[in-house]
Amino acid sequence: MATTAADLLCETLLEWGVDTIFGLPGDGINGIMEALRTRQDTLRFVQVRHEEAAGLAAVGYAKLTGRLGVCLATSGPGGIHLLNGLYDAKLDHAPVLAITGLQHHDLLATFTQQDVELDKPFADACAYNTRIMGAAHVQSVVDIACRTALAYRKPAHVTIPIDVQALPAKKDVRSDRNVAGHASSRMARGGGAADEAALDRAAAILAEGRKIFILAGQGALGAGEALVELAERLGAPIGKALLGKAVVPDDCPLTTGGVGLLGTAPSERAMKACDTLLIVGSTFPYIEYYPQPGQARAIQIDLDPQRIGLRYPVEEGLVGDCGRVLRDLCARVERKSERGFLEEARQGMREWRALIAERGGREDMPMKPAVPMQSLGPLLDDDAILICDSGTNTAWTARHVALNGARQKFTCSGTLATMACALPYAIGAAIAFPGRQVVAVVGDGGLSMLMGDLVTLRKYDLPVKLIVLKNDSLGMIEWEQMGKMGNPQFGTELEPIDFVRVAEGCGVRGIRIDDPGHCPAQLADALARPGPCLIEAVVDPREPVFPPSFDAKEATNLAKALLRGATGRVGIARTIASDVVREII
Ligand SMILES: Cc1ncc(C[n+]2csc(CCOP(=O)(O)OP(=O)(O)O)c2C)c(N)n1
Ligand SMILES: [Mg+2]
Repeated sequence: MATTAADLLCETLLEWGVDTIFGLPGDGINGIMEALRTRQDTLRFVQVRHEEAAGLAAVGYAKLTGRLGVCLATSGPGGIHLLNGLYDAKLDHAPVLAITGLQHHDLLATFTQQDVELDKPFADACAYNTRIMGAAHVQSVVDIACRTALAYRKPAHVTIPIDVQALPAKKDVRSDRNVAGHASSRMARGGGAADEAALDRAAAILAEGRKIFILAGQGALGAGEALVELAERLGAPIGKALLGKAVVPDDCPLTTGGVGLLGTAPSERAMKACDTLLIVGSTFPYIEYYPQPGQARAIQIDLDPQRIGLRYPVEEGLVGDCGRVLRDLCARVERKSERGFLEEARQGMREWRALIAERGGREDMPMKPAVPMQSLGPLLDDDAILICDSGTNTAWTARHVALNGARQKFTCSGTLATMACALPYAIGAAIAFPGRQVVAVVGDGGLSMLMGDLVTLRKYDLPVKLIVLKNDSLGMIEWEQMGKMGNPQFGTELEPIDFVRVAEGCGVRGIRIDDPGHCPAQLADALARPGPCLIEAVVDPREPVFPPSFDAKEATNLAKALLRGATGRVGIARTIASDVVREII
């Protein structure tokens, strides 16, 4: 039975089906901690070592389950640390609730200790954001916070003064208009069907298309079957935005794999050549990879009407659930006999896969980052969860780890692209899906940002396998400085860390892989063992990441950077697969 405002908060969360909260205690939330202590059997508190990890763990949990991810931090600095995770949730549409503490209600804004009115900094990140003013205020605002986060797939925030948390509910004087029991913890959803007339018009556009390309994003997750059926009928290749990597398996004969900088050449070519573009649950942000405006007729399916027409001038918008809308479209289109565009894409994919296999099978020392990534795909369980961080490691994961199982899941920080998300996401994933294989790929820069949470894997015995691509550099930035700007790299070298010893210091098994010849067997062994494991893969820092088709502009920029004194110039020139660079320098 609830007795304090904090008890009421926890009871309301339980009514919303929340069973896990990621956080770190502090004197600003001791009232809430006490309410959690007395509910450990129903509401699990997962302690992390940095509130940013709590925020990101809640985001990973929410992205992978579709359920509400909840994080908790103390007043002042604790709350501020959560913010990066909340922006990640905002930009990638994840339902997350943040709960923070405030100073005593009658000392706020008096320059008291840790006096940060957290609803102010959270205002921009959150779709719902408020202070709890008393015990009688708890249920109605927590209901709205949970409902907002789930309905709009955005972060919400409630902050509650320390003294209010411990306030006996009975002592709070309810205002006379606040009728007890007037709010309810109900969540209702719409049917997700698009407008019939719009469906007819979209089907007519598709009927006229001769070279249809489908761009699928995270909104299409779970709608893979309907997507494949429609693509098959239309003879349309499916390109996947990064967050949509698991929409259809990578070995699906209809897919051209990823799109954009981290994608494949066949996707890039199909996007540039299509006469009709069908966007399914994606607002993939790199506009330059879309067809030129005016080149293609476009149709977009999205749950959110605000997103229609955001990246490409669409002729028809279908607002609804992607699976439902795709099925309704299928019922309206005939199978096309014209298969040339698809066949061209499939031929392109045969060549691309051969190129990727060749890169992943290289035996050079230092080991190419593609090698451990290429070895990883076949070692993943049918229902494995794959996560990656932000950096060149994202590109190696996106391109080289084949997700061929229909039940596999993938996520990363797509639109915020924050470093350091992989380990906390993996914590969220392992908590949400006990017994499932969770593998996270991270760069050495990203891991060092939130490395303290390695010990969280040990504390909760989470069998996460964390692969660190150690190149002693902020690799992505190095290549941007050289390839995009034509400048020598600066400020990107990292002082090496012995991650195996760090892992061991945290009670986590650590192994090192540096020989491509031993890589597949070592990786298989590491993945097969129970419990958490950090795998330090020592990789070639000179391996460049370039767009799918390495054009003369990047090559010339890179050559300029080398001529202007980039360090490691001989190694770089030797590793890149471009004659242009070798010719210029
Ligand atoms: C929090 C944060 N800081 C900075 C960046 C900019 N950034 C993007 S990738 C990258 C380098 C990442 O280095 P590392 O984790 O070692 O991965 P690598 O690129 O070497 O694979 C940086 C600094 C970012 N995305 N997020
Ligand atoms: Mg690195």
